[in-house]
Formats: sequence, structure tokens, C-alpha cells
Amino acid sequence: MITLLTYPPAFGQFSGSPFCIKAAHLLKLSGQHWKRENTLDPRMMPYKKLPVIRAEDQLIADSDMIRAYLEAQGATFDEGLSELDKSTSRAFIRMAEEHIYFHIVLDRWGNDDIWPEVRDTYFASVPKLIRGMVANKIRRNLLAAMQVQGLGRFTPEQRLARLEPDLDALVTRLWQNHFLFGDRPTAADASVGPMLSAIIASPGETALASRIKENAILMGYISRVEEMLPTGGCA
Ligand SMILES: N[C@@H](CCC(=O)N[C@@H](CS)C(=O)NCC(=O)O)C(=O)O
Repeated sequence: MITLLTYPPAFGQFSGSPFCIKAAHLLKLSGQHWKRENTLDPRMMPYKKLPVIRAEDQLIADSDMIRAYLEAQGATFDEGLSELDKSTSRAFIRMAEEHIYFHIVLDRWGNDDIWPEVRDTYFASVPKLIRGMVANKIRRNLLAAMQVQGLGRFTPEQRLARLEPDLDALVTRLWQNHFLFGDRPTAADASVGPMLSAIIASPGETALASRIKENAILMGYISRVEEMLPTGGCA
């Protein structure tokens, strides 16, 4: 039995981390038996991040390596896709994980109005007396990293403009499909779906959340991907 080490449910979702949700989708799609184990502290993990899976007494960290492990065990996430589709899938996954994800980070960690709720969700295991100090230090580091990444220098309006073409690209693919590559979910949906749903699940009504909510195609897609994975759920 595989164990998914994941951040706990948050903001009405399977986990506060879209990467943990991605890993859960991959596990579900792989057909393996698995269970979840919640933790709020990734410091003992190989890259000090989650998700991680425990399988056959080894720890496999990073959602891409989890995918590779499951594929080595026989999972086929992209069955029936042409080589051309597979290359497009790779680009969509990178778009979701290396661009859309950072908007979620800024929406959650960069907004003073919702910070108390985000802090008390992500740092619930830290005693209240020191929670503010611990959380604020990590927040400062993360926001400094977002300055280096670049999106942290944009206004919310500029960020929305930067995200628009990504959303358009997704809508173009979803116009006539239930999922990004047809009627069945593939690896790309495991990455893209959780990023979009994390945007609309974040506390507060951000410009990005409103933009997605007004698009019926994106909202239908988010629901279909979410339905694949119950909030608390496993195999
Ligand atoms: N490339 C990693 C990204 C995982 C990741 O960024 N996890 C975040 C939560 S969404 C994390 O654990 N961050 C803890 C930290 O940076 O201290 C993957 O695909 O698994």
C-alpha cells in the first residue's frame, strides 16, 4: 500500500497544496491502493517539500518523480495520446506548475487581508504563542523569492493580464473536450485542474478567481477534475 504524505485538507480542498492534489490524482488514476497521511511539517522530507509518497519502504519526493515511479509500476496516464499531444501535455504541465502556481502563492501569501486565515490554516500545528513569528519569517522569505521570480513585482491587474493567455490556451483545448486531451483525464489534467481550483478556493475574492468564475468552460472543467477526488479521499 502506498502512503501519500500530504498537507491536510484546506480551503474546502483535498489539500492546501495543489502539488499534493496533483499527486493524489496521479495515485487515483494509477489504480494503485493508497492512503493519505497528513503532515504540516515537510522539514524531514527529502527536499523539505510535499508531496512525498512512501512505497516499499522508500520515500519518493516531488510530484514528477512520483509520476515516474507510478509509470515504472505500470501506470499509463497518457494512454492513446499521440507524440504531438504528449509534447503539448508537457508544455501545459510546465505552464501550470511553473507559472500558474506562482499566482496562487501570491494570492495566498501576498494579501494582507486574508493572511491571518492563511497563516492559521498552514501553521495550525505551530503553538499560537510563536505562530506569528514563525509564519511571518517564512512569509517574508517566500515573498522575497517571488520578487526574484518576477511575478511578485506585478500589480494584481498586471498579473491577471499575464495569466489571460494561459487561460485562453486552456479554454481553446477545453472548448469541445471534457478534459485537456479528450473525454478522459490524463497527466496534464492532474496538474492543471488543481492549479485552477486552488485559485478559486483561495480565501478572499481575487481578480484571478473572479476571472475564472465567469468562464463556464473553465468552471465546468474544474468541477469535473474535482469530482475525480473526494475532499478527504483515497483509492
Ligand atoms: N516541484 C515540487 C513542488 C512541491 C512544492 O512546491 N510544495 C510546496 C507546497 S505547494 C511545499 O511543500 N513547500 C514547502 C517549503 O517550500 O518550505 C513538486 O512537483 O512536488
